[in-house]
Amino acid sequence: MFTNISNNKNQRYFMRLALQQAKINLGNTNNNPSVGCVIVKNNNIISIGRTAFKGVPHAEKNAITSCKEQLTNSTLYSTLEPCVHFGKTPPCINLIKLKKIKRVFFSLKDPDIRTFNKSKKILQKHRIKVSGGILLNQSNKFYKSYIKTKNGSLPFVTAKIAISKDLFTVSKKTKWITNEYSRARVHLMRSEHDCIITTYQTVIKDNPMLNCRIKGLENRSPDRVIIDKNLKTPINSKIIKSSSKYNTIIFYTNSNTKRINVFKKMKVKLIKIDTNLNDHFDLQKMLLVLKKIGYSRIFLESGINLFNSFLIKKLVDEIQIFVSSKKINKSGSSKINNYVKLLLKKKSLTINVNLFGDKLKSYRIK
Ligand code: AOF
Ligand code: ZN
Repeated sequence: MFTNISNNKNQRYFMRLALQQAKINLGNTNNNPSVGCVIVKNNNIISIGRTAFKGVPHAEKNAITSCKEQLTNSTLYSTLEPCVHFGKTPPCINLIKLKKIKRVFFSLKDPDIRTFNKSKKILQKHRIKVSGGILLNQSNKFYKSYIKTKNGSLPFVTAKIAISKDLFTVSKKTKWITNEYSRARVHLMRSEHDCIITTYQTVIKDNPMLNCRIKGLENRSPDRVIIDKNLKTPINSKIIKSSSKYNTIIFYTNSNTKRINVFKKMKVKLIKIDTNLNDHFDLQKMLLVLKKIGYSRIFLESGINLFNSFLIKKLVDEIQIFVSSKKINKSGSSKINNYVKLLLKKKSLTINVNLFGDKLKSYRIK
């Protein structure tokens, strides 16, 4: 782990490595942001760390305590302003002071008001030099869901759809429209989110597990949320049968004691919410509840109807569109709406990935 770079690009270089550390646990640190940390001494990396799985300990603590070298006079790079507050853990700045770290570079000021803009002043009083804003553009993008959830009451929603080249979302002949590389990418996306939202209709139609089945990342599977006004989700569906292994929540509006008891026995969590003024299921209310429970990164994996409802209600922050290289012609149904058609023509996409024929196109909506 030794690197020797002696020009002024150092700061960006080491911060980029810290961001790579942060990316490893994205979506798996509960409501704590995933942070990366790199510690450098005499231009050699002497330690790295990241926010632990489930959120504690913090990245700086992991990097500092796992370091085998003397930390005196070292430089610490952190993707987020080191915390100054007592939360589940004591402040990271206490360790930085204690170990006589000489210099701190961070990228984003922590939007958590307990720390926001406070660490620089405190560390400077202890003669530790501090500079923020290194690779700020990248960290603003990386922390988009954290920034949104800290500043408001709604979580960050990523909506995914898969479409054929001729813009259908359903094929009457096959369950899969896109290729295996696209589907693997979806599993990776699942692993980076706290929970997946779907509907009982999708459960009936596809009988999905909605977990992450990439080898080694299975424990990063998100919780599953089913919208099911009248509690019609089949008890023998894969999703319900696996609910003791993966947390599963059903949002419903109309009570049915018998069904509720059966779901409870299967370890499904049930949350009742009232319909909105038009007697429709209240998506916004559900998101507010999910945020309160602690979910901040939500993945929407459903049919076109729920996808459209989320869009109409302006509840989507980002859209991931997997576009197949093949047309399905007469076997196709449920075309995408005009809004998504227009989006596909836009050049303002944030990602355009080639997946061996298929394409992944990402768009930031809000
Ligand atoms: C850091 N490094 O790796 C992370 C930080 O309850 P706690 O103690 O886990 O504190 C949670 C808050 O700590 C969170 O809202 C954010 O302000 C900060 N997260 N800070 O110095 C880290 N994950
Ligand atoms: Zn901390």
